[in-house]
Amino acid sequence: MFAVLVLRYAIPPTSQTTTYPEWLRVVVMGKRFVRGIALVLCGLLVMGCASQGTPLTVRAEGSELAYQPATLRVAAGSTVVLTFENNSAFSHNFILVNGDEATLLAVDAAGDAAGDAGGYIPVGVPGMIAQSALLVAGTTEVVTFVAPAAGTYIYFCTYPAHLEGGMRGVLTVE
Ligand SMILES: [Cu+2]
Repeated sequence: MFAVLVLRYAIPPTSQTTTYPEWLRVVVMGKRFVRGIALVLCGLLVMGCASQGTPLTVRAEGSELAYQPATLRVAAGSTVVLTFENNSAFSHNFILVNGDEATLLAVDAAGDAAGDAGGYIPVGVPGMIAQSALLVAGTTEVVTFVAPAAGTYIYFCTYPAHLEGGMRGVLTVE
């Protein structure tokens, strides 16, 4: 637009080019329109990238030693963006494991061994797929991981006695 104005006032009215501004304005406006469309498309692209992945939410509520929900379902190979909300009165974590009950118990024992200072987060034990930190009451963490092959996987809390109290769920990958 500025260019059009400059052109209009820079060129004497008697010049042969006095008829240019009208079509030039259309051209400039057209470019501006195209630029606007491009900006909108870029914005949508950025929003699309930000929301990529499968969003899941798991909560711990009140004084229950449980996850809500206790079952989750995702597609194999998908990027899972899991929000773990600890709305309960206790500290909890979210540990996802690949293995049988023996694996689960081994991971739980490793969590106990890590102790409170380590957030009861198992270290150096096979079978772990994803984990949150130990979340104190009223805090939230987003955990991102790639869903493994089709099958069922257990998520549970390694805080002492919470697995025994029933704080576990099943992630079905299909
Ligand atoms: Cu717990």
